[in-house]
Order: sequence, then C-alpha cells, then structure tokens
Amino acid sequence: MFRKILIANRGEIAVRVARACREMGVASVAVYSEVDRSSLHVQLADEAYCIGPALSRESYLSIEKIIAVASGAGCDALHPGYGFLAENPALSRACAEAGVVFIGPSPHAMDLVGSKTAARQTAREAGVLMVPGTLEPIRDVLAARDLAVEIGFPLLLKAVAGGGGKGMRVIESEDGLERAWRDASSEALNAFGDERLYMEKFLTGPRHIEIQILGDSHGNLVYLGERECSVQRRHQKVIEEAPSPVVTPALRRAMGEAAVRLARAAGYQNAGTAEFLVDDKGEFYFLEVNARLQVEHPVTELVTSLDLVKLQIRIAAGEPLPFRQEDVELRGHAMECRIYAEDPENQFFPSPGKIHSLRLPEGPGIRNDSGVIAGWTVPSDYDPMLGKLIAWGSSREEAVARLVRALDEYAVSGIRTNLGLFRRLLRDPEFLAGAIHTRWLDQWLSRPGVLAAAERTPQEETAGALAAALWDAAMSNGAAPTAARRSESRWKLEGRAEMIDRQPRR
Ligand code: MV4
Repeated sequence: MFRKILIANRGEIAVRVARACREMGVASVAVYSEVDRSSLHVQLADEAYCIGPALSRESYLSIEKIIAVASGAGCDALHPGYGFLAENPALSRACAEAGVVFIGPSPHAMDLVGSKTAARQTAREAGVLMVPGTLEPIRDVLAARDLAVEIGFPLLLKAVAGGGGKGMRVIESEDGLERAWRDASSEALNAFGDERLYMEKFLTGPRHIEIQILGDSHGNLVYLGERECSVQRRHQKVIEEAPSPVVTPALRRAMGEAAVRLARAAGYQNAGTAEFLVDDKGEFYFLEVNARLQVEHPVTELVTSLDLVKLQIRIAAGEPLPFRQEDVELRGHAMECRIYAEDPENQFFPSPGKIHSLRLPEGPGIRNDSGVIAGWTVPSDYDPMLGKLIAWGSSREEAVARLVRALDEYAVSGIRTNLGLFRRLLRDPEFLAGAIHTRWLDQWLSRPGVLAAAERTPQEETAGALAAALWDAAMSNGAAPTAARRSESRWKLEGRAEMIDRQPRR
C-alpha cells in the first residue's frame, strides 16, 4: 500500500479523499491556492502546500507545481479528484515520469475515451448500441451537410474532445447547420483546444442514466448498478439517485454488461462511468465514458455498501478487487442534492462570500459530503458547489422523506444557496413519481411562481443569520438558549408558511 498520497484538488472531493486516506492509514498531502488557505481540505490533510494564486491555471491546473509538491513531499501516489486535471492524460503521464502512481486509468485508456469518436469506435467493436451518427470527426461543414441528410434531423453536433455538453448544438433543419457548425467549433476550440466535431441523431427527452464500473490490474471488471441523472440544468446535474426508478433488473444487467464490455475493449482500469441515454421503450444508447470518480459517486456507495475511493486507491496499488460481480448487491435507495452557493432567483448566478453560519443536517440515513465550514469565504474563483447532501432509505419514498427532512434542517446564512429550490423540487408530485427526463427540470423551472418562491426573502435571511448568531452566543456562554431557539423556530415557521402559500397551481 502507498505511504503518502497527494490530493490534486480542492473542496468536498479533496475532503472525501483525505478521509479515505486517514481510514486506510495512508498520509495525505493537500495542495491549495492562496484563497483556500483556511479551507477544510487543508485542515483535514496531514500536510498542505500552497501552489499559487486563486487563478486555476496557476494553481490547481499547474501540472508542474503539483508534481513538484508530490515529489518534494515524498508522495508515492496522486488522486486527481474530479474536474481540474482529473481527465488530463498529461497529468497521468507526468506522474509516471516522476515515479508517482496516478490513481485512475492509464493515459492510453484516458486518450481512448477522451476522444468521443474513438470511444464510439470502441463501443462499436464491443457491440454496444449507440445513437446513430458518425464514428469519425467530420472534415468540414460540406461533409456535415451530406451526413446530416443521411442521418436525418433533428441532429446534434458534438465536440470530439468534449463531454458534459460543451461545444454541443442541436440542429433542427438544414438551415441551421452552418451557424451551429460555427458556434460549436469555436466553443469546442475555446474549451478544449480542439475544434473537431462529430454528429449524432438527437433524441428528445430521454433519461440520462450512467453505469459505475471498476476494473483492477488483474483483468477483473465489475459494474455497480446505475445512477439516474436526468434532473439537470445546463448539463449540470442537480439531483442524482440510485437505483433509477425505471431500471429493471434485466435492463440493469444489460446496461452493466455493455459498460463492462466497453471498458474491457478500452483496457480500462480503476473507477469509470459509462453514460447512456434511455428512451421510453427502455432502449439504451451509449454516449460517453467518464474517466474519473464522479461527483455523484456517493449514491452508488450507499446502495452497494462499497467505498469507491478506497477501492480506487487499492486498485492503483495493484490489489485485486476484493469481490466479484455476483457479490454486488443493491440495497435500498439513495438520493443526492448538489448544494450550491448560487441564486436561483437571479438566473442562478454564483453567490460567493462569507458563510456566517452553517448548520448541517444529521440523523438517520443522512450523509454530508461538504467542503465548507462556517466563517469561511466561498471564493468566486471556482465552481460554487458547497457540497452534497445525500440520503439513504430502505425505499425511494424513505430516501426522499429523509432528504426533505434534512433539507429543512439545513441552514446557511451569509450567502444565497439553492436549498429552497430543493425543498420545493422534492415535494413535486411528478418528481415523487419518478416521472423525470433530461428536459424535466427546465420545464419545471419555467412554471410560474417556482423561482419567485424558491429562496427566502432577504428579511428571512437576516432573521436566520441573527438566530444562528444568537444561538452561537448563547451556546458559547453556556446559557440556556431559549430565546435564540424561540426566535429561530419562529423564523423557520414563517419561512415554511411562505413556501406553502406560494405553491404553484397545477
Ligand atoms: C445527447 C442527447 C440527445 N441525443 N445526445 C448532454 C451532455 C453529454 N454528456 C451528452 N448529452 C446529451 N447527448 C443525443 N444524441 C441529450 C443529451 C442531454 C441533454 C441534451 C439537451 C438538454 C439537456 C440534456 C441533459 C442530459 C443529456
């Protein structure tokens, strides 16, 4: 086993990896930018090194600085988390040169799935069904026109180097092709430094369901069930759950076996995810492979009783998977909300700033993967996700009830969050029935009244902050906090009444 692991990330995922290291008796090394000096991931790691200014390019995206710390601190492995450099084969190669084990797939497998057209070719070799479309990058807009007529509208232009919806454009008819081509190529060039595009038939309103896979260095590959990720906004997932309300044991097995065939064809090791679209007939189509641990991995952990980060580390250290496919059992239901410092009432603009008070929910079936603490300032330089709130229950109904209960306990003051939105989303009859698809959240958000009522008013926020401050003061004095408690519960009741008053008419 490794002695010391460098965590090349920040926020809740850096915290998650540091915790796994601690449980395994492996030392952890954090890196941080100047604005993250007092952050939780720095506090929980055994050592921490500043690697530069807030600007990601000069800190969390600097392979040179990160490798220098790994070598200097005597790390024998590196965990990339997600985002930043996680799917950059250059980091994996730099690790190999520095004699540091990269905790993830080989650079070769990463290249193979990083190019979405190469991944489609691999999927075809593995006999995995895909959305009709091209297997090669398209040469130019003229070639695109011929292909478009062949495949039929509506179409989707996608970036070869893409993923996650960047550089993607829907084309409804031939008229829109030229413009979509220009927009998509320049967006792709901007985001990935690679303007190449390919094309797929556009499926309208499918579900987005992904399969977690794990492969060791001894040829063992398993699938760990699915995650339903259809509740998205602008290609950012908002709620994820496992299992999917629509996946039957037979479909799970078919999708799982397809994902494993694909991973085997790509020579894939460590944790990965195969994304699929599922239509209302239960037909599934391969989209892409994500070569990393994903944000939503906890829902899989809760229903499988596995620790994916510890397994990633064991696999990278050369250990065989300690179980086989037939040992994987799914138990109960898990659901995750991504809690963001953002303002749903103001076009979801990020809401960085100082967290005055923070009360995280606890209790039966609740897990918080959070990267923040009270008194800390959420920087404006990075993704404003504060953390994830995850609930487990013996049924979907119990998981939702626990999540709703926990959301009502969750209290943040000082910054705006999307908590109010979740409190309403998770009470929606359609959501409760599991009748969701990739366009569902956009439709829900455009219902009259939904956004206006989602957040507390500024007065309510002030009252909440005041209540929390009174509570802190009362508790630190050792006094009975009756006044604080009374004022806080009144604020809460008022907040709740307001929410009920403004339920949208359906
Ligand atoms: C699609 C699709 C429909 N048809 N491909 C979105 C992110 C990236 N992983 C792939 N994505 C999609 N690819 C075909 N051929 C639908 C999505 C998609 C989506 C599209 C528009 C609006 C919201 C969406 C949410 C999830 C997936």
